[in-house]
Amino acid sequence: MIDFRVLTLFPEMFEAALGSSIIARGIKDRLISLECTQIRDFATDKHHSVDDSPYGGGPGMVMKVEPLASALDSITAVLEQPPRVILMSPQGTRLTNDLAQELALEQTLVIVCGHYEGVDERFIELFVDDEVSIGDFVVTGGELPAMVLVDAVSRFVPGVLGDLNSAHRDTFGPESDGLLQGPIYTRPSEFRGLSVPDVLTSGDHKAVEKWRQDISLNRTRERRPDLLDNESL
Ligand code: 4GM
Repeated sequence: MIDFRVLTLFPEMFEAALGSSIIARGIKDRLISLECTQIRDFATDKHHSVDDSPYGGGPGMVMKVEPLASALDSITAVLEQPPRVILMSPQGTRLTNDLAQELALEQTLVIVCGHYEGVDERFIELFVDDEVSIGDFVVTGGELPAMVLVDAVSRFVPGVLGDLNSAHRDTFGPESDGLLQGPIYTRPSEFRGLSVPDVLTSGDHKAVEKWRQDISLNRTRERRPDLLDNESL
């Protein structure tokens, strides 16, 4: 069981995306819970402002620290243990399967979705344990990156994927060896002149395994040589 608490200005985005899919199943099965908190509900001025212009000038707006801090307090106040607090940010450390697997061990993950140019640094200094980025690009809000994080972490919560599926992945799967997956096929064996590679229909399991390994290694060399630098391959 993992408990995601999302701080956001757009809670509707989560309802839409997580109402269906494997994650929805996990929520129904009580393996995952996800609750959104509307940051704007914690703005105290008459216009319910959540952003303001940056000190020192410059373009865009900055998310104010007080509504974020109050919204977070409202969550932590009722928890028994302090949660791990994550800010989705282009300045964060890159999300990997290893990090997702580590985060899946937490009881409660608070995920903060920024907007505009980002959030007041004092919020980060005071409350954020990890800034996490899903890739080297910027999107208009932290919500889509947060949903990616929720999905990637949930896959490592026992029972969320089929048991067989997850056990398999951890022991033999292409994710466990750090290589890219090779091509996969299903019926029909021929489509518009393209046939499934003979080895896959040969029934020779050893040969299939070797073929998959060779392709994975070649594909990784061509597309993601960076993955081979760290590995002992
Ligand atoms: C700046 C600071 C995350 C912008 C905090 C968030 C991309 C990612 C935002 C923020 C984001 C990412 C919102 N864009 N690469 N935009 O994970 O939350």
